[in-house]
Amino acid sequence: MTAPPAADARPVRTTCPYCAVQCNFDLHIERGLPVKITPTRECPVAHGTVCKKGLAALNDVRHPNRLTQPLLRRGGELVPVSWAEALAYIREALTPLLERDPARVGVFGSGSLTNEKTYLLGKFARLALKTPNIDYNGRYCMASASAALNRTVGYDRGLGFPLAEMGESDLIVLVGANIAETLPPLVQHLSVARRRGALVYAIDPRATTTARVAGQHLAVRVGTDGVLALGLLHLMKRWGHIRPTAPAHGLLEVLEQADAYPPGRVAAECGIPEADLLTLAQRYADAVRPLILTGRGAEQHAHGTDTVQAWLNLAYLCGHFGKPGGGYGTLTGQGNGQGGREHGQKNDQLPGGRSLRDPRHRAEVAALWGVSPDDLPQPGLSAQNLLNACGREVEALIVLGSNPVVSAAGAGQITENLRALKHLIVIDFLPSETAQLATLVLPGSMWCEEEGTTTNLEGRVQRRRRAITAPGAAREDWRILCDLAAAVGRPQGFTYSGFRELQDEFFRATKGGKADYSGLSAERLDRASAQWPVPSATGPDTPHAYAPTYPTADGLATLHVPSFPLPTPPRTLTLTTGRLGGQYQSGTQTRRNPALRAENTAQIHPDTAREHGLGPGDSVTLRTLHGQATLPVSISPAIRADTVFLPFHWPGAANLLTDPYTLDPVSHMPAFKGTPVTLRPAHAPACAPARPEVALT
Ligand SMILES: Nc1nc2c(c(=O)[nH]1)N[C@H]1C(S)=C(S)[C@@H](COP(=O)(O)OP(=O)(O)OC[C@H]3O[C@@H](n4cnc5c(=O)[nH]c(N)nc54)[C@H](O)[C@@H]3O)O[C@H]1N2
Ligand SMILES: Nc1nc2c(c(=O)[nH]1)N[C@H]1C(S)=C(S)[C@@H](COP(=O)(O)OP(=O)(O)OC[C@H]3O[C@@H](n4cnc5c(=O)[nH]c(N)nc54)[C@H](O)[C@@H]3O)O[C@H]1N2
Ligand code: SF4
Ligand SMILES: [Mo]
Repeated sequence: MTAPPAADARPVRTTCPYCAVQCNFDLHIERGLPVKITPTRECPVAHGTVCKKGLAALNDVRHPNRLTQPLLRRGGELVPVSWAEALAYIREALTPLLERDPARVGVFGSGSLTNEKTYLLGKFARLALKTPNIDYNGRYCMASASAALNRTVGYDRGLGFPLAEMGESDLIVLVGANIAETLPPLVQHLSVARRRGALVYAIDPRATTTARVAGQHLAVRVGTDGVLALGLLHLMKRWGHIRPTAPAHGLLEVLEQADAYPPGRVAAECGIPEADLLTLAQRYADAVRPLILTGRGAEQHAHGTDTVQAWLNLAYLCGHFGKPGGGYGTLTGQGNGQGGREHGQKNDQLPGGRSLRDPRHRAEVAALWGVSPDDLPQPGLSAQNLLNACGREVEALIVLGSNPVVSAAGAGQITENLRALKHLIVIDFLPSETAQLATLVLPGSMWCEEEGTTTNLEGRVQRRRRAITAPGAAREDWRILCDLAAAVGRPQGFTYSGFRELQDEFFRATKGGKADYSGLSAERLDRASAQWPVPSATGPDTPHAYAPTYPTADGLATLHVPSFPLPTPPRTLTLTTGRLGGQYQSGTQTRRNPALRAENTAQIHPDTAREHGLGPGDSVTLRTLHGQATLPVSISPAIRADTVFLPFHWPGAANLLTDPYTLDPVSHMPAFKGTPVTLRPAHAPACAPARPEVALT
């Protein structure tokens, strides 16, 4: 290992461990420990701002709970062991399964991992384990938007334009994105746009902080965003504003469908006044550079791909998609949510955005890895299906960078499945709820303890720099993956002399792919960040991704006709879930951070509270077909009366109530938003559950 930086060395410029904005900051080190974070004006994304999560990130770094030794389950307890013992366990546990059927071993990755780790995890699954069953938590995140973009224009960069161009739009429509809480630096671009006279809409069943900042709010019913887009398309067609970005397949079919969505129907289904719909449509028609941005509120449904498709169709048919300002984009969420979906940890993917199904792509990557294309497995189970198969067809699972006990849909059932595994191997730096169930926990590396690159929500690749060494026996994640490959007797391809060799191999592996990073190097990124594709070491990067010819069979886009479920009957109470500004994801990294505080409550409207006999300070039991949870209410008029909102950052709450089985047919995204729910005061007598349920103990 290389020596840690000298005491009191120059601050280390690196990127934040949390969200997809990937703010840069300087990390000040004293005697080998990080002591302070200072924002920098040179940050190409946030230009000198860092949100409260980023500022508080150091509290995790030397937290007393930091994992510093491998832990092996013995006699029911997790006990510290040496690496030699841990790797001996890996050999004994996995080798017989791999010999019998590699598909019995699954791998679950993450959009929090650097590009290099993403690449290595995919290579590890396919070459060392030879399992088809690898997928990752991005399946829970922007997978529906990714699927819609891929099937329409052949690839997917969340924002195909530099973030700062948001400020040049004259109408910004945020569909199910609470950016003031979740991607705070983006608010500066909204403010620039508003100062220039732009109108900003937040489409959200709740009057969020973002809705306040935006100025315009449409409180749609949960799950009706796609119908709203069809209603807008209907009016654009009626008013003569159809002028597609470029010729495309499917235009006529999509336009014909819109005839069936007149404003009266759309307003009724979306639960909004018809006049508000007409006003938004008029503003969209009048705008020169309107920008539609979708977030998880629109996307995390069993019809999420079609919902995004409907908004993408609108932007495309009105001639805005891919033009200056972008026209449409999806707001990627995790730190490396963008790069994490490009480099081979998806069940059907090879590095550089290549397809595991394409014989040419298989041959290219096999050649780089020095194996025959036939040695590469075929696509395996997608994330939720992989977790659903645990304890049955899948007998061992390796988790790197996710906490499905809290974050998976139907977490009660998933927890039972994880408990039923023969071997659950978790690589983490903190004892997440999933790590606490593991048979083996391996102490990995935190953001400031490793080198790498991440790709932010506008496709901007930046360096993450190592400032300190991992404490105790904790190891860099990439070294752990190499150790695991050696432990199962397949070290070939995992014997890097150092990180740099891995990184250079990763850049090379993307050459010729849609997400081509092959023109990048650590030195180039030291000079400036770069937006992909970057196919040449001497050529430019690509701030504007979507040219009107696309990487599809004939260069044309294909618009698809979306379909949506029948509207829910009025007065059905619907649970939706999401985020709070002060917490991050499944909470491993933020619930124990004293600088970040937030409350786990069920947000309900005063009318709903009254109807259910609930008052301030009461607790409510929420019940769905999938489970139940009890927590305090927060009564607020800032939510529709037919909607209940829960944050998902805590165990034993939101995801006990979500459906583990119903997935979007294209993206395989579970319906995190939109579950029929009933409420009763926690002290009221229980009525019989609709189905036996699993509660998380
Ligand atoms: N503080 C914080 N920031 C984060 C994260 C975090 O955990 N905490 N996570 C990061 C990640 S991985 C992601 S993916 C992003 C997500 O960022 P966002 O997409 O902003 O996150 P959510 O809170 O899940 O959903 C946004 C909004 O959708 C609304 N909503 C719910 N159902 C519907 C619906 O059917 N239609 C519409 N139109 N709106 C609906 C919710 O009320 C919520 O306000 O945030 C990133 N940033
Ligand atoms: N109900 C509901 N559920 C949801 C959502 C929702 O809106 N509602 N949102 C979904 C979305 S968008 C997402 S992205 C997922 C996120 O949920 P998860 O997939 O659970 O992601 P995190 O909570 O970020 O978990 C990351 C875990 O890995 C560890 N970790 C982070 N980075 C690294 C690393 O580099 N190395 C190692 N070794 N460990 C690391 C952390 O300590 C933590 O324990 O949740 C999904 N679940
Ligand atoms: S906005 Fe995102 S990347 Fe920036 S400091 Fe906050 S959490 Fe970190
Ligand atoms: Mo996410």
